[in-house]
Amino acid sequence: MHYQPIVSLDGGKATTVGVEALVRWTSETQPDATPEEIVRVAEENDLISSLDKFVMSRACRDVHKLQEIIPDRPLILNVNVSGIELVDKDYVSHVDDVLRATNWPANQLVLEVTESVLDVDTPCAIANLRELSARGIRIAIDDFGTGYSSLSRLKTLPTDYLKLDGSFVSAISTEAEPPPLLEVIALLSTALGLPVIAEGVETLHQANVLESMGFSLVQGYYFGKPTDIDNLVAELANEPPSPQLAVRRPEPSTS
Ligand code: G
Ligand code: MN
Repeated sequence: MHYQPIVSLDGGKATTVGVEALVRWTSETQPDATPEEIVRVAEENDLISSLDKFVMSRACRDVHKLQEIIPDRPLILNVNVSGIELVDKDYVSHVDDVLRATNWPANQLVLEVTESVLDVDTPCAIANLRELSARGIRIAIDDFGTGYSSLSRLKTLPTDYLKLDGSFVSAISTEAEPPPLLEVIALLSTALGLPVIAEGVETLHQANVLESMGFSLVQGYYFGKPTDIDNLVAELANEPPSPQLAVRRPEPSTS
């Protein structure tokens, strides 16, 4: 498993506020499989449920190690969920099992679901999302902006974050004006009260433009490539403390 930091921007200061778990497959004899290939093969062989369960429990255990370094700053853990899983009537109880076994708090878990999964009218998926949401688990719409999402449904579905697809971010360059749709998405995010996590941020310029447009949560190679948990633990241990910690007043003197 690899983990990529999710970072909050605040006037030039970047603070890690969470991680996305990304499945990786490395082999000594064959080229590494991409996450898409892994998911496709698992879906074709009826193993997606086992894969998703493995990924979630492994991620919950691993990210505990990160959380221990910064006990005062609760991290969110984002896990990708397959559409096939979401329509399983036992899915919610699988998630319950994992949270119980790993002790990871429900309100620090974010499930990433792609837009296309929610496009189709699947009462079971919606019912599952509502049940998960009632437990304090949050839902992010992955690859936002690339599907045909019905904007009115965003208000009725239990949605907590939009993950802005990296194609919008890669269109931000020093040579051209930022894509006009970014302004629209920024307004939509404010109007619906749905924070955006911008994906695929690779340059400081992109980060500055996004922050100036009101996007404060970002993810991408500029802030951190997906890496194993031990590397991330080492990096986070070196990150300066968050502003709240830095300005914490000394205990009043009793003498
Ligand atoms: O579908 P989803 O957005 O969850 O996919 C995330 C994928 O994007 C991961 O495979 C990850 O390695 C890749 N990724 C993460 N950050 C960057 C980035 O800054 N640039 C590019 N090109 N890919 C990225
Ligand atoms: Mn994702």
